[in-house]
Amino acid sequence: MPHGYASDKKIEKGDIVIVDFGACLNGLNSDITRVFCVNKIDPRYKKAYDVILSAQNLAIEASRPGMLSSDLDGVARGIIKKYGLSSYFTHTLGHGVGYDVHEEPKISKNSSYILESGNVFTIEPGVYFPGDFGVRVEDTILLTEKGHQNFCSLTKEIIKL
Ligand SMILES: [Mn+2]
Repeated sequence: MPHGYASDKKIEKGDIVIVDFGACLNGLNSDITRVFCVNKIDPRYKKAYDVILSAQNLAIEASRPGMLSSDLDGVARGIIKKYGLSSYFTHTLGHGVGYDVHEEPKISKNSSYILESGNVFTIEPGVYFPGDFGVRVEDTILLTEKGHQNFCSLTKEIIKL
């Protein structure tokens, strides 16, 4: 599920768990997602993860002031499409983060917003295979005059518990 919620389900061996979390300090939020593989790494997961991670890395590297928000979305969407997974990437690439966890600017294929230095937003490509598993990697970044700064330092190696 792209937008999951907590349930009574017990986490079991073999599960792939998407955890979307953040911190709030002085009213300002952060947003991060990592996926945890319980006990084993399914090769199909690894395949999808590699695509999503390269889409995320390329989009983060491409982020700069003056860029159209829709073009940034397109950087990640293009990679995911190249691997035939575009129908499973069902949400926007990211969203602004600040006093609200979700605010402007939207990083979306439909946005005509021009990114500027000082913007703080997420880059969170993901694919979801109904009834099977999902993959998302999310970082919160700040656009600077020269490019960007990534606020999230948690590993992006595949995490096995
Ligand atoms: Mn988010």
